[in-house]
Amino acid sequence: MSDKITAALKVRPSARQLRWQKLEFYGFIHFGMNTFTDQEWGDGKAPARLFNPAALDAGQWAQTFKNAGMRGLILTCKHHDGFCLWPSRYTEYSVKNSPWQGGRGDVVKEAAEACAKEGLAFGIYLSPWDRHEASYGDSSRYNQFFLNQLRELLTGYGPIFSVWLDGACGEGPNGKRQEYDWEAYYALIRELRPEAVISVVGPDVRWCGNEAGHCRESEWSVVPAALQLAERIQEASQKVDDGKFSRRIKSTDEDLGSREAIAGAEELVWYPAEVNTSIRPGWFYHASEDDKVRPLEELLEIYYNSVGGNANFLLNVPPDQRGLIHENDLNCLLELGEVLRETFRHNLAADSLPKTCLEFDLGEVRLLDRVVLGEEIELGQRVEAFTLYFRQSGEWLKCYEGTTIGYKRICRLEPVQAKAIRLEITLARANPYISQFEVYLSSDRERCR
Ligand code: FUL
Repeated sequence: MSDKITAALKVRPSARQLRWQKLEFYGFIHFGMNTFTDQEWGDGKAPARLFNPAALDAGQWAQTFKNAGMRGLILTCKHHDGFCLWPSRYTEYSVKNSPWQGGRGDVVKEAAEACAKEGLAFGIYLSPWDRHEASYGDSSRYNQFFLNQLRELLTGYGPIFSVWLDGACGEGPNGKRQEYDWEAYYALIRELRPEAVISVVGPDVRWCGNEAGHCRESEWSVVPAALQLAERIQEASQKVDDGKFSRRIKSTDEDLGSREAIAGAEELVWYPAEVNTSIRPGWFYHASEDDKVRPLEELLEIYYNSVGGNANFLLNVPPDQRGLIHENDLNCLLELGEVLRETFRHNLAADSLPKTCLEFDLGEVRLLDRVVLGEEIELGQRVEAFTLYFRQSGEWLKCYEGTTIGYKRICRLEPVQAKAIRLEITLARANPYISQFEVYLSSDRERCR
């Protein structure tokens, strides 16, 4: 075995990464000043009085997410325009100067409480890029401002599962560029919320590399350590042609973790993927996109390829100017939840007899089209290729070929009538530990037609 493979086998998830991985599917709420100005990137000049949702109900967001099968919610507490959804002590540009609830409202509080009530994990998005704040561009002053805001969010709203940071770094109101002090941000997050993963521009959760919902065929959680800096470096160096840009490992590359991909890496880390995309074309709500909500089959496709392909799925659902998830999105999410619940309700292999550790006798012939596999990732990620076979009575027939498994692989097969299923690991970095083997018949085929 090569040294690199031996090294890869030693890379394991942290406790916070393990907890995060088990959330599988959770939602993003993009809501703020942009919702009222019909913009995607506000310039920080829209007056606070424009923020005035008539019927904001974070309970509706949380219930909808829960019904859709999600296990958490991340809220854009502050987007690039700098408008804060909580009454921050450090700026006047927030809900406290809006007419909503007479300036006494706090969207972050309402969202955090609604999540707690529904049993959802709560996470925060706080944009480092701030187009309103005057100190932006005066690096140390703004970094302190950002830390102050982080502290407010990390101490005032209960447990936080994810601090989602993006690397956008544009010009501030004074035309100057800001040098973010990422290490100081991370240190504060670790100090105040050691349970939280730091996502995207952060060491714990890797951006999948696109915002379209595209997933990799083989998603590895063990990848070159350089990727932990990818979102920072890309942003910083796209502007400078230092000759290194083209040689850099990018989060967009199709293969990040195969033997070939890690061969040249100096260091390897556990850095699992999160797939983020929006249910509509934009991240924020625009009435003009009411008829552009992604259809159920598209969401299912992304779900299967992300959650079913060793990545977590972060689906954005932007509330409208009322402060509610629009009926079109809501109906689609309810249907998604129903399909997922129905599909994964009855594990046909629950009472099966494991013949060997990788062969399951279902006891009787069953119609099935989903096989869910999982590795014991506390021991790392090991499987590189596998094949599934089924048997009715006579010979074994091949029904699926796959590559990585990781935390979870949902294999979608053409429906087969099978009495037994066999999993053959054809390539692995060491003895595989398969911790999950479930069999289902999906409920979505009729609906998506
Ligand atoms: C990006 C932002 O620029 C978009 O507006 C959106 O918030 C997306 C999730 O992250 O960096």
